[in-house]
Amino acid sequence: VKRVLTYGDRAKLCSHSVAKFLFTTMEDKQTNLALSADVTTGAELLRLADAVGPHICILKTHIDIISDFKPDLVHDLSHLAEKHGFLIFEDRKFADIGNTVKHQYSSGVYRISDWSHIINAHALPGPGIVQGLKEVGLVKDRACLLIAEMSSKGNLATGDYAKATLKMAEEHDDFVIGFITQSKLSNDPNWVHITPGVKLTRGKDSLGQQYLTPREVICDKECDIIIVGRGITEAEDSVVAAKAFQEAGYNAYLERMQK
Ligand code: 6AU
Repeated sequence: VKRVLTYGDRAKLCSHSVAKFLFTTMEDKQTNLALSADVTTGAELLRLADAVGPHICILKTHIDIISDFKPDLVHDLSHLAEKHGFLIFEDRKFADIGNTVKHQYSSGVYRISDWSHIINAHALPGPGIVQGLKEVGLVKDRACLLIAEMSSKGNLATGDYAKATLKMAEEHDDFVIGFITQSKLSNDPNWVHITPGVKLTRGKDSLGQQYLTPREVICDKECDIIIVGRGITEAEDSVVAAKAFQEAGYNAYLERMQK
């Protein structure tokens, strides 16, 4: 019988320190939930991070939608990440040539590489984008996710795009730890498969976003982590909602273990 590896087993297998920390955290905190904290003020971001922190393995930011950004914010956020034991993932979706993304990652207003453990990038420009990001991130022990499949209706990442993205990741497995994807791309247990577009019931928004349930993502599509934004941020009580997603996601994982 083929035994499915636990998050803890995979923590021991993988070589990248960020992936190791991530799988260890998932096992210890019993959560495969990433919060997409898409709020627009620093105070709201810190409030959410502190309240929901105990229930998540990753906190995902869009730092450029914060209207009152000051460098103090990422300093305070880093403290909360340590306090609650989660990783910070700046969802910057780099998509340019290597030389440009190097600057976007290390400098500018946000200095993303100084505080974000994980970033993501589109594979579209070719391997130069990963090389550029890696020149900045590798020495800081940072990790990258490649966007293989998108959740939005009519997106152009179809056909062999995901396969080509996997190949690009394999050539840079010292920096790339996995994928933003809608389904599992590889059986190699080193890769982390992370899936956005998740709510407790299937559906869509008015701008093409499409939602699957935690069970569909973790159990049926065999991905590892659910990313939830508005399902939590727009709930009446974000902590109650986060707990519900944590439970739904983790139960789906336990069910997959029984398969
Ligand atoms: O749960 P939502 O729909 O409120 O938020 C989903 C979050 C947003 C998107 O920018 C992001 O997930 N996202 C991504 C990522 C994480 O790269 C890729 C994708 O295909 N779809 C998607 O929604 O912050």
